[in-house]
Amino acid sequence: AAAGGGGEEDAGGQQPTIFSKIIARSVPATILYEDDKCLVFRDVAPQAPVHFLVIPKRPIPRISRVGPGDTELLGHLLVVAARTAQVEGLADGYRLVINDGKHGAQSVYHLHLHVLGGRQLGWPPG
Ligand code: DGP
Repeated sequence: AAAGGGGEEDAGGQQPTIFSKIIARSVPATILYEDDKCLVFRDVAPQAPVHFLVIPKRPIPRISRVGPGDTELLGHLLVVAARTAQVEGLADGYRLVINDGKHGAQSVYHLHLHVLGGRQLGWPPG
């Protein structure tokens, strides 16, 4: 199993991950925004002064598993990410990251967008 995730990339993502528990409020998190389709909360191990995650409430395991029926939801996640970045004061810019699978260093198999900002980020990433 992936560290911290409890999910397995080949199992179809049916096992609940820690993020399902955050959605259910059985694990605490600092929540920045919520609506019927998504939840936004601060990353527990921030890699920048501002680092939050945008997740769908529906537990899609990873970006490589999305289909045409997910188009509207994925667009919504991006709009919410941008709006929350603005609220968080990231006027000088920020980075959106989606890690997928082993080579992408994904650890939690519940789709999430990372939003990182508040300092000058380097490129390319590691
Ligand atoms: P990824 O490698 O893209 O799967 O990143 C997963 C992120 O999730 C990682 O940056 C740390 C974060 N994370 C893991 N467990 C928890 C948790 O219990 N609470 C919060 N707030 N973040 C978590």
